[in-house]
Amino acid sequence: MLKIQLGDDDVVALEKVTAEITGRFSSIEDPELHRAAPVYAHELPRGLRTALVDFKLNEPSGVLVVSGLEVDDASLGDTPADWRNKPAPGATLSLDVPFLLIGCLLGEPIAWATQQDGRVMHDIFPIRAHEHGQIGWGSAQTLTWHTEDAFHPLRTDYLGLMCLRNPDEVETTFADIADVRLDEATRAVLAEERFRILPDESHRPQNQVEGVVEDPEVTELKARSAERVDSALRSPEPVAVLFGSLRDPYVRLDPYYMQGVQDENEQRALDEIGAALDGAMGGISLAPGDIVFIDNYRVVHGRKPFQARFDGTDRWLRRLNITRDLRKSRHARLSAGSRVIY
Ligand SMILES: O=C(O)CCC(=O)C(=O)O
Ligand SMILES: [Fe+2]
Repeated sequence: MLKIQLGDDDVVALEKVTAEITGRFSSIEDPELHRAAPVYAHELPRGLRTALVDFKLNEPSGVLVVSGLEVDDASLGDTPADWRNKPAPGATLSLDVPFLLIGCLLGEPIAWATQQDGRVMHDIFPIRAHEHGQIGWGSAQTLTWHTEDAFHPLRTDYLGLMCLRNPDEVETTFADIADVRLDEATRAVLAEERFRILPDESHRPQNQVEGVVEDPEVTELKARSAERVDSALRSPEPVAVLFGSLRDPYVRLDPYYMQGVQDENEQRALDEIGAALDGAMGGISLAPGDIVFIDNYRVVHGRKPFQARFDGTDRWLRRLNITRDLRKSRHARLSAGSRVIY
């Protein structure tokens, strides 16, 4: 795990560019802001840019933590009870902006039409209805480690999590495939396209928002994306667990949503890699202002269980999905610059 501690000068520089942006934009979801953010990101301190570009291009580690942003807890207000009817977006904007800009150093933030109503920046906090669920909004159960959106070919390259509050110091867990040793036969099985990963809870119809959509193209794409989730649920495409360089592979794995494997060899290989990743598992309890970037091609992540409070003081993270290549999803987005994948 790499750590960057922002110095006083860095924080001042971030605050300066953030003030300019919050003067122009009032929502982190404004498409104009998404267009402007990569340019503003050029104004971040060079040390920070160097570290993020190195993390991206040379892959010295699968996890990078940036610390030093200051969070004024009182100004956040209560941790919301649900992402659907959150109060004014303004409360987190002065932290969302630096998070977005730093994320832009790794690539382009993307959104899923099937997740959190197509928002680019997600909320992760405990929701009572999901208390026992295998989903980011759960709490009582261990969130089993996984590749983010493992079922989807357009899944993110990087997952960013920014901590706003974490009063019980709940740990985010992770393991890097680079720290795992597997014998050759196991690796060979895992590199074959024969594993099936189902869409996770967060993409399923029960977690969608019903709304009136005016644009017929949006209606069509929404229907297509719901159909894709549905078809992935009924008959998932077989995919490889290990890919890229076989000496130094990438990984795609979500054991909780890969249950019911019939083939003995497949199950044995999954058990081996599962045990090896368990052995390499580490974690971090994010403190307010910490941002962690997880390389979703190398690192699986999860969360330890905790007792949610549901009283406005709960753990609260913001989340970004960042792709290195926006073009590879062009067929599933409305325009070249739009970020929502249908
Ligand atoms: O709550 C956490 O620390 C991680 C949750 C998670 O897996 C995610 O947001 O993708
Ligand atoms: Fe996740």
